[in-house]
Amino acid sequence: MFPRPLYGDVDWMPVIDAIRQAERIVLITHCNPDGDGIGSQMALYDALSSDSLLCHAGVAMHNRDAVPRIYSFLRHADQARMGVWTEACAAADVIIALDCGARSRLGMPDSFFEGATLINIDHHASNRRFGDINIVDARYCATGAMIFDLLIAMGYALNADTASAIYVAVMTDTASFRLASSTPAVYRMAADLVEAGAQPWPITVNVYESRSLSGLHMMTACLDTLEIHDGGLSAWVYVTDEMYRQTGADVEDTEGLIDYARSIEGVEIAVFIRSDENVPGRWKVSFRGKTFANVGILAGALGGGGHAYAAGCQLTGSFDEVRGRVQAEVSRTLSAH
Ligand SMILES: [Mn+2]
Repeated sequence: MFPRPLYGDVDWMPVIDAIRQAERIVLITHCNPDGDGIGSQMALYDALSSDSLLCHAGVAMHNRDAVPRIYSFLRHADQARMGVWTEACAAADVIIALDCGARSRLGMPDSFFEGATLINIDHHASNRRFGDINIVDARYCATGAMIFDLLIAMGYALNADTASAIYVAVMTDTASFRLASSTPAVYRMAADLVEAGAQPWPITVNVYESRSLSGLHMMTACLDTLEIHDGGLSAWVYVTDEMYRQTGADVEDTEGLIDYARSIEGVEIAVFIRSDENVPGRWKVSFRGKTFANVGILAGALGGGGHAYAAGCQLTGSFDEVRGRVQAEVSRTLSAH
């Protein structure tokens, strides 16, 4: 028995046709990949590289950045190539970008895309529709849920590996099935994934119960920076280069720290500012909303994007300048309500 799709009105045929006609397919997700990007990629790779005759193409995975440690347990995670595209990599005729709102966020040079049909599958409302084929649908809680529907449309029967990868994608993008995006259809999909062999607790242990000790030191250092602004409506935490040096933690260890800021009673917007590990003077800013504030719009006003409850942007300048610009926009968002 095949599971029901979350949304039966999505026209997947352009994607399916392109996949069927392809000779070489490359799956790619955004820089600093998250659970949704990696889970979507592993699930689609598992399906397309199987013997199920979905496609006859050679399939590869290529991202600018490494698969984060906490997702490395997923089947095929060791198959993803990383780094900036070089001449040595054979060109693809179909590139499928997953969970990525803008082409620049793939972190690849223009030559990467030359001669290939670019398929853009994403659920960010702010998506710039940069593909030749765009399946962009903000109704979905996660790109992984879109892959679930695509695989149903392709007649692919989920196995435990595909189901686990989709489960990771959806679990991480819904804050463990707690965000408002967790509709009844999402829970039905979760049931189908578990039935197909995804194991919720072992997956949870890998993703959320495997922190490094240095990561925990980073957590205490980061929470020590906590500031409350806007009369208790906004909570701010920071990570500086100095804190990376002192704790020995890496950028993966900062995942989820913003959620502690949001968890404070009465806080409506949480802000997390960290220095960009690659570019001095650049800052990565993350936002989380709780009830009424749409942080996707807030991030958009600062040149970034995202969802109503989770979004981000990148800003250049001194720490104080960046904090000042963000504060002005946060206060504007809160006072508009
Ligand atoms: Mn996503």
